[in-house]
Amino acid sequence: MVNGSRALHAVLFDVDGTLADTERDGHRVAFNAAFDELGLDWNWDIELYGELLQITGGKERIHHYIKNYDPAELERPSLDSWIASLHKIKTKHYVSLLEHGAIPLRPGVERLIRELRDAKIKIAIATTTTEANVTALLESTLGEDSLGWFDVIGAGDIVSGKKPEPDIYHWALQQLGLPAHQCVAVEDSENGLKASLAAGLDTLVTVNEYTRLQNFSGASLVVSDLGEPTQPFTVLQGVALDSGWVDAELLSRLNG
Ligand code: XBP
Ligand code: MG
Repeated sequence: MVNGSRALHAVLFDVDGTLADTERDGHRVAFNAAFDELGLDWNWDIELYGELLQITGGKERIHHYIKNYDPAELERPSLDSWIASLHKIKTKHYVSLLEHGAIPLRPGVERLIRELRDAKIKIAIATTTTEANVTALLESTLGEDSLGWFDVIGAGDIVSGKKPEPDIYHWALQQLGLPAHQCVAVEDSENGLKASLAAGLDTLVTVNEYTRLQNFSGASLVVSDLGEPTQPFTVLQGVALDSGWVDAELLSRLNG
């Protein structure tokens, strides 16, 4: 039961690493497929990709890689538009992976989203990834009509400053028409947490293999995953009282 006196009006979800473990077996694989398609001899293995994740945004990540691992490529004419076209090919591969059902949602995600909708708490997306990727993930996991469940979807280049800049959260809050103190963010990474905190949002962190050793100071609560009644989460930082899974009531408690 959500206490009516509590002020939780919306939950803003990050996507990659939060809703699903998309990075290692989704984005990374799609980047490599795009490199192959263009005849590049680049290969982003699991460990290297973990380092590259410090740079948010696929195009920005490719640019960072070129600068640090293959600087001769910096001389390519029209580098930025070449990167943009390489990234489009990557998005095509990523969407196709998801359409083939490659990546499931993480534990507790679908349950929480459905519960928030039932409780009339708004839900929004605030992500660095490309909008087509969000559509593909939601439709492949929650069904064709699930995009409409979200009051706001903020993605990719809609803002210029990517996480850890707070821009996407500012944008989503403005679209929601709500102040930060009435909302909670759900993130998986230090860069994401920095972005949500800088926008004034209380934030729950749900870690994954790539992020679990990162610094989450300032988070309201850090858990192993969102948990299910049959598969409770582990608390890694903060206090969850006697909760074993993230629900509207727990998020309301974190809010404020
Ligand atoms: C994660 C990102 C993205 C993805 C790749 O975003 O930083 O860049 O790794 O997607 P978030 P694109 O955690 O905010 O969801 O290639 O489309 O950028
Ligand atoms: Mg993330």
